[in-house]
Amino acid sequence: MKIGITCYPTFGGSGVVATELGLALADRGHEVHFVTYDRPFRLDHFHDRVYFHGVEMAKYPLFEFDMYTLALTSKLVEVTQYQELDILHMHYAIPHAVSAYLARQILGQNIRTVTTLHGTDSTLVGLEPSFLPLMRFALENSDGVTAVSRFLRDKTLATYQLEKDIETIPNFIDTEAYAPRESCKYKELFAPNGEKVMVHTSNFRAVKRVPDVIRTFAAVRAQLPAKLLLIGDGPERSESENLCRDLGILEDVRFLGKQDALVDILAASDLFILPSQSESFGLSALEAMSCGLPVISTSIGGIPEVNLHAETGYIAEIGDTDRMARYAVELFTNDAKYAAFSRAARRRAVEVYDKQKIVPLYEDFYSRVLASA
Ligand code: GMT
Repeated sequence: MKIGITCYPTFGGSGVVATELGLALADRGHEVHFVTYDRPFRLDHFHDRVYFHGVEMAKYPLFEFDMYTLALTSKLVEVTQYQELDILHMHYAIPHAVSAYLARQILGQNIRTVTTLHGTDSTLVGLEPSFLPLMRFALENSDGVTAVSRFLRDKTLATYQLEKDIETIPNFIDTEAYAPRESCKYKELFAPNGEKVMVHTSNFRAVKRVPDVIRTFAAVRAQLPAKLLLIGDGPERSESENLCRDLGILEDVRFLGKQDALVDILAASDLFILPSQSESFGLSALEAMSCGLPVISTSIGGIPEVNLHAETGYIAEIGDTDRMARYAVELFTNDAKYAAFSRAARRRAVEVYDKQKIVPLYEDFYSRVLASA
């Protein structure tokens, strides 16, 4: 197949999933054309069947606001025509699904469109009164819609009262790249005296509740020697650093910023913490699980579909940092339990979410969408 993929190319789970999907599809013999305003950050090596087409933004004095939706539409039309694409796969509905709809109208139905919902496109942005009718229309008029968790599927169907169905295709992981390691070069650096290492990675937005990570860690550190690694960057970073100062724990917390060496850092860590108040899936938790890290998370959204309570980690209510700390201490002080949880986390990643299992589900979905033309 010849597949066009549009996503947000910067740091963020939806862009990661879209790019990894494109690369995996190319590995399986398809031709993949990324159409976005910038090169997706995971698109960092040459692949014979992968192409990138940058969306050019027209500048004109009257255009006070950017017209990305229209510029993307034009590029989708151009790439579809000249590359003879079969299908356009939009990741994150707003505004991509609208551009795909317009492109298909311009091209006279000569292309099929698929939209994958990732989270806030459905649960937050799409609900804005100014976007809601557009969102509903764009989903109803996509030839196929997928969601990354059952939670997101069910919530979207109920919220937007859709007549069409949504297919659940969960996110996936390359379990060969994200794997436990016997020895790790950073372990001694992060935990020179054998301290337990907690890790969190996010975009430091309010929904991620990074202060809960810090408070949980402070409670753990009060009971045993521990270190905290914080990966990523975003609007709550300064406040988070201030909180560490206020709590007097900054010497045991490392703010690592955005990192490419994620697997190395996860491999040097013992426990992943994800206390989000909104999360349709929790790709960061899956990445950690694939490296053999148990996860302590909230019960929100699609997270419990990924992290199984008392099996691959523990689940607590939003904001219950005392409980999260108790769970962490329990795992850190019971080697047998920790090893069992670590094995279960890795096993779940391999058995349920490996890319070799999930990518064919997209191929099958594309085939069904094309057959329904
Ligand atoms: O929806 C967002 O906030 C952005 C999006 C992203 O681009 O990172 O995150 C969502 O998509 C990820 C990949 O499918 C999921 O793992 C995240 O859980 C989801 N975030 C939220 O639902 C808040």
